[in-house]
Parts: sequence; structure tokens; C-alpha cells
Amino acid sequence: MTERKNKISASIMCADLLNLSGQIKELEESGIDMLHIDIMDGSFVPNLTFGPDFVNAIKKITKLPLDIHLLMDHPRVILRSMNFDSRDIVTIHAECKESIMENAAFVKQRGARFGLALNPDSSIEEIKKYLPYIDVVLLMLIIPGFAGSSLIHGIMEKVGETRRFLDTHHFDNIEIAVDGSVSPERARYMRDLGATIFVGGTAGIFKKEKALKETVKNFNLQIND
Ligand code: S6P
Ligand code: MG
Repeated sequence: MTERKNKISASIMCADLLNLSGQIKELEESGIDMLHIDIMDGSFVPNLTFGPDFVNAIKKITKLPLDIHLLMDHPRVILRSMNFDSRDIVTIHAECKESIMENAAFVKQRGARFGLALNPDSSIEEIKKYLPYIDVVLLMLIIPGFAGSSLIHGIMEKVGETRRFLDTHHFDNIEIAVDGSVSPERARYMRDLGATIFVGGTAGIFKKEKALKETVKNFNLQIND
């Protein structure tokens, strides 16, 4: 099996948005691996978040890799207006209404890594024909749309199922990311099942009573010991 470092991707929608540059600085100092940016269209999910100008502004102030998660029916128009490069991961949903292949090709032409996300009720079989184009499979552990949602009962076992599926099909290079209600303890459990990228939101690293430096350190101890 390919050696993989386990990484934390900080979910920007859970940050203090009115102090975002300060929060990004704190995240950089904490040793975070990447920034997870959710782009929601109000149709694929019942929420609106950020747009391409926001992503481009963040790109200007940090060297951290961006982990861009498009929760959109039609991601291409937004992909075209965003600055991303070989350091970044760009993820669209298997359930979107556009060609997965064409979007994957667009992302890869820019040198970025291509991610394909699956909603909780979608089967891992749905990604089979796209395997040669995928760098990361992102598993949603909650009903997507909001921070602070409840983990779906039994969903963490999908990580093991996905790892076996990928390895059986000889795609052991594909990483597994998990998103939604990922606490440090759950991350450790899913690390043992084969996940390597953990989205840190309100369950993981953004805690009112604790500094990011402390929560990121604690999370890292769970996934990288
Ligand atoms: C949800 C979105 C996620 C959230 C993250 C929040 O649709 O894709 O990335 O930002 O799940 O984390 P938490 O720990 O509050 O659920
Ligand atoms: Mg997300």
C-alpha cells in the first residue's frame, strides 16, 4: 500500500469570517495542512457560501494548499473563474448534473488534484468508471449543506469499504477524505480504516473555548502517532 501522511483540512465556513485573515494566520502557525473551502449553490444543497472571488482572495494571502469542495449542480462555470494550481485539490460531486470526465480533465489541465465527493446515500460503485481520473474520494458523513450537523449512524464504516474497493481495483494511490462531524477520536478510527484527509470543522478544530493551535495539535496527535 502507498505510504500516506494524514492531513487536516480546516473548514473555512466554520472560521470567524469577520476575522478571516487572522484565523488563516493562526491556522498556518498551528501547522494545518490545507484549507477546505465549501462552495455551495443554494440548489445542490440548501445553503449559499463562497464564490470564486473569495477563493481567489484567499489564494493571495496564503501558501497553504486549498481543498476546494464544490457542492454544486453545475460546477464548471465557477471552476473557470477560480485560481487554483498544482498545490490544490478541487472536488466536485458524483451527483452533480455535469460530465464528471470533462470537469476532471479541466481540473487536471491546471495541474490540480481531482476529487470526487459522494453523498452519504450514494454507493461507492458510482465512482467506478471515473477511477483513473480521481486523486481523492471525499466521503460525506453528514447530510451536506451546514456545519455542526449530526454524523449519520454507521457511515464511518464506508471508509473501510471504500479503501477495500479502491485497493481491489488497483487504485491504492487514491486518497480518502472525510467531511462532516469529524472529531479527533472519529478521525483516528477512520484513519485506521484508511482515510488520510480529515476536514476539521466545529467537531474537530473550531472550538470557542480553545485556541486553534491547541485543537490542531490535539487532532494531529490522534491521526499521526
Ligand atoms: C458541509 C460541508 C463541510 C462542513 C464541515 C463542518 O456540507 O461540506 O465541509 O463545512 O463538515 O464540520 P462540522 O464538524 O461542523 O460538521
Ligand atoms: Mg466540505
